Amino acid sequence: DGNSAPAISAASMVVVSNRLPFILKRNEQTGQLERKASAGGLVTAVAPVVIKGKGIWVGWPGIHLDDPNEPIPESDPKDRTPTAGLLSKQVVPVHCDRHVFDQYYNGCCNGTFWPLFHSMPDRAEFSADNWRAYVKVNQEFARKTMEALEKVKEENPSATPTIWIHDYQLMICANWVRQAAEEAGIRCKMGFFLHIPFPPWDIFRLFPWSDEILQGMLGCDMVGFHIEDYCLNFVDCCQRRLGCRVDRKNLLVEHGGRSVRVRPLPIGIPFERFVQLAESANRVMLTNQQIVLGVDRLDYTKGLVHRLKAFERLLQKYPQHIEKVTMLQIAVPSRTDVREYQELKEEMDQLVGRINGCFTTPNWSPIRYIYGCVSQDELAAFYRDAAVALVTPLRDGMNLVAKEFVACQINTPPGVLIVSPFAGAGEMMHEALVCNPYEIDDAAEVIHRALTMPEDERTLRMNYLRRREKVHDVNYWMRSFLKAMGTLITEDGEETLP
Ligand code: ADQ
Repeated sequence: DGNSAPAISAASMVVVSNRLPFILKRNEQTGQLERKASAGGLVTAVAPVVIKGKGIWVGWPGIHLDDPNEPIPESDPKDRTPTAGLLSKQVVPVHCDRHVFDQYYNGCCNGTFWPLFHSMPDRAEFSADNWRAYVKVNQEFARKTMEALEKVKEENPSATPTIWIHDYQLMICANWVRQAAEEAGIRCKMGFFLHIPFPPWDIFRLFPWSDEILQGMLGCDMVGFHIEDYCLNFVDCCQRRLGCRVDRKNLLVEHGGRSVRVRPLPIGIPFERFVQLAESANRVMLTNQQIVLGVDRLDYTKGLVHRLKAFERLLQKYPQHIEKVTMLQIAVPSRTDVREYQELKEEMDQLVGRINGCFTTPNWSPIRYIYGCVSQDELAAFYRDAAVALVTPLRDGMNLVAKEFVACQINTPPGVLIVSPFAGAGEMMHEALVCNPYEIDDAAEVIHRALTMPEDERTLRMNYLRRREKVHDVNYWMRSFLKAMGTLITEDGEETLP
């Protein structure tokens, strides 16, 4: 975010993620490809390191091109986003057959791994065809990563490049890269980070090709997860499925004559950027209302149906909140090609209608439901002016909304955060109120407690929450990753040892 955080650099880093840090769109008038920026915290933190260290980003450009050799455009001179300085030669796009990509992405990634890794196996479909597509696309990513590795090596022959592979879309890519790099005689360090939970052994083994996933991930030198529980699940799976020797205390897995480090690396947010947004954003126009806020991708893991029911229960049990409290739920359209997501949208529409139908008075409706994207400014204003944030997923790797909310809580007195114990964020944000989203009655009680919490208690809790997130921001996370890899270069150019 370019603020007070000290500069971090790593020479010759190759970042590999399903998507590039921007997407390509074709301008209808000129027929030219153009870059469209992404606003996520990950891009904000990682892009500057790639740019500065003359690294490369490998990923899908968000468009299927007829000619895969069509050049990537340079950024627009007016571009002020974090990827503006990323030259086109620092981008290696991955292209795949449209149908295979669909089987890989909608089928295997979002139809199988997403529900399975969130411990919802009933929602997972197991298809050999989709798995084959996953293997194929991961191989293509590996091939392109190797291309990138050769390029960074050419640019800076003395550096030992770091390869950083992201998330569940690319779990089996690393092994092929390792083999190819060894054959080419290129020394490099490889790390993987999983942004979603890693499930317990008993769930993981439901996937028919689960051993191949473990072997793929163990192609890296270091494997990172948000929290220790996920690390332990992974170590457990390596031991029980592959028979690896493991060290639970030091989180090490022995595989193929190598020792793979497993590390909890909880992600953070660009804290200062959210503070600045909150400072400059306009007021939210819901006068005299206490706002109970929810912000999520419309996804069945986020517990949206349970949350609406908890709010309904609150109004039934504590009618004093009628006309005083409004629930504002922002649901970002997501994976709209997948049937499960279309069904969830239907269910939400009906539930919002039913609850509003029951409680609406001439001057007030209990739920404001926005199905769509909001700007970063609006989002910051909602976070700032909410009395309560409900972050109640049924399961979630971390959950950045909880962190963004506390960053934006600059009003006095502040609001209250409610988190689910089944989100990584629930594990770390100790001063939040905890609520089990499955227990609707209790959830209603917790919301009531938050709405009526004394000012000094709110202030105390929020101060601690904010302090932690300010220090452990996304740059801290980036540093922790590089430290765990042993490739952090400090401002004076020294490489630090792990
Ligand atoms: P997600 O499942 O996408 O991420 P989350 O961590 O909550 O979930 O991040 C959502 C992001 O989208 C937030 O940064 C939020 O600001 C943004 N957003 C939400 N609603 C928006 C809206 N209406 N308009 C604009 N922006 C909006 C996955 C894992 C998480 C993990 C992250 C990062 O599932 O558990 O925390 O990766 O590792």
